[in-house]
Amino acid sequence: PTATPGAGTLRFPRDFGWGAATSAYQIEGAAKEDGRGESIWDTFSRTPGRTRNGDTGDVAADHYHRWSEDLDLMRDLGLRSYRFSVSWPRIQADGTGRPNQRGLDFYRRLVDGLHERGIAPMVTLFHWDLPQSLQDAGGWENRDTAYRFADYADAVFRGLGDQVPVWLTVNEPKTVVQNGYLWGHHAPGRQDPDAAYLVAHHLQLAHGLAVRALRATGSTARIGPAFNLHPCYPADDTPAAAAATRLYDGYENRLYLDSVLTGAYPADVLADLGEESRLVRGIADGDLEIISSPVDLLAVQYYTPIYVTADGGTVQRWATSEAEWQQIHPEGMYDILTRVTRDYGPVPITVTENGLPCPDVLGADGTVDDAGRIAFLRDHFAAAHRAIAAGVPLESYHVWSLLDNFEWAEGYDQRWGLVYVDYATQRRIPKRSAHWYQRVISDNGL
Ligand code: GBH
Repeated sequence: PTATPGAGTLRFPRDFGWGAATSAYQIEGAAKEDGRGESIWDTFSRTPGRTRNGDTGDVAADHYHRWSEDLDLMRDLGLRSYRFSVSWPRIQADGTGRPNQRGLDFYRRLVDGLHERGIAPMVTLFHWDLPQSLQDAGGWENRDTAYRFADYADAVFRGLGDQVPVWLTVNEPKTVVQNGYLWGHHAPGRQDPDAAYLVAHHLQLAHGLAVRALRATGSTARIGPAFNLHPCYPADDTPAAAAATRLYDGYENRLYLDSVLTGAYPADVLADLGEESRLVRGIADGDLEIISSPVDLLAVQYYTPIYVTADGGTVQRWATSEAEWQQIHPEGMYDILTRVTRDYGPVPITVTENGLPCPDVLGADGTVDDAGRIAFLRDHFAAAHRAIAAGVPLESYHVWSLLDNFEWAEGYDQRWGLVYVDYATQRRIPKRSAHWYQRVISDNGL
């Protein structure tokens, strides 16, 4: 694609896939309906002290019942692409065995409804809601979970297959590794570094096995991984900071990118983990061939840069959002997109998440004025536009998120949506940013 400059405007390539994203546990609710089993996020969020205000996804934005109204909202926005995830425990309550037809039917209705409205579905197979039964059997520490995932993926491919043009395998393996197993802020709430990197390997293996499962069905759909990438910059210009940044980048980015796109884990990270680490001991012959099975596209999620000090710590450089981990730095979007293309070649890229939480309030006049989100998106869209002009094959961009939703450990306090959700009534109110985005889409630019 080529970006053509217009008079005072940033015009995007023709057919650019303007979109928005969500995930199953964060919006669906209906936790006990139609044969859905329990996931590790049900367990985690129902455990006292794990989420803000004890919030759970039991009801969330009630999308499971309001999907048709939500599809109309997407049509009114003018979305060309909608990224959502399938809940594994709706398809296999215990993580194995025959697929649950009622679960498949829900997603079939969703996919059909998108096509009826001229919106392309993009489907993530796993956005963190692992069936609890599989966790009881060891979860992602157990190599077998990767094979269970491939079976589940096969059931979803066969159930929805011909209507889905783009599949994404595992959402943000790094977040499972870091938040689930290093820091314990996410399910399953562990703090075990040695386990964490074995989990990374099994998530990568699961990705590769799912790619192979799709090919085995004969499908012509496209598939790829979804990585949250962090541009890492040295905090000062000392050689020690440069070296520390290099290793930090290995853990944040190359561990995932290199294994899928080059067929090897980064040597510096493996050396740092050591021969006795569970990751190094857990790599079986042939695993890297599976993990690096050719993909059709790479999904990039960008929220924040990281500034690394000489001793391997981090410092804040830019103003943060409502989320204290997020520094606002639009240039990071340009840097990460151009870097991926430079280092890994011209693999097509989709941005599958980028967004900002705002302290949104419903005004007395019934509107939500989220000017900060508009400025944030405008600056990040402009950075993406420059990346396209620099040769990055970026084909679509999904704002996180379509709706306010269950923000994991932050519960419902953080609002990330283009559309406000009044949880007491479940009424949807497009924010000012939604009206602004509608205009960007119809103009195909800024
Ligand atoms: C994405 O993760 C997720 O894919 C999406 O589900 C989520 O709603 C969205 O971003 C917004 O957060 O408090 O130090 O434990 C982005 C990566 C990983 C960033 C978890 C925040 C918590 C940091 N996120 N992390 S900490």
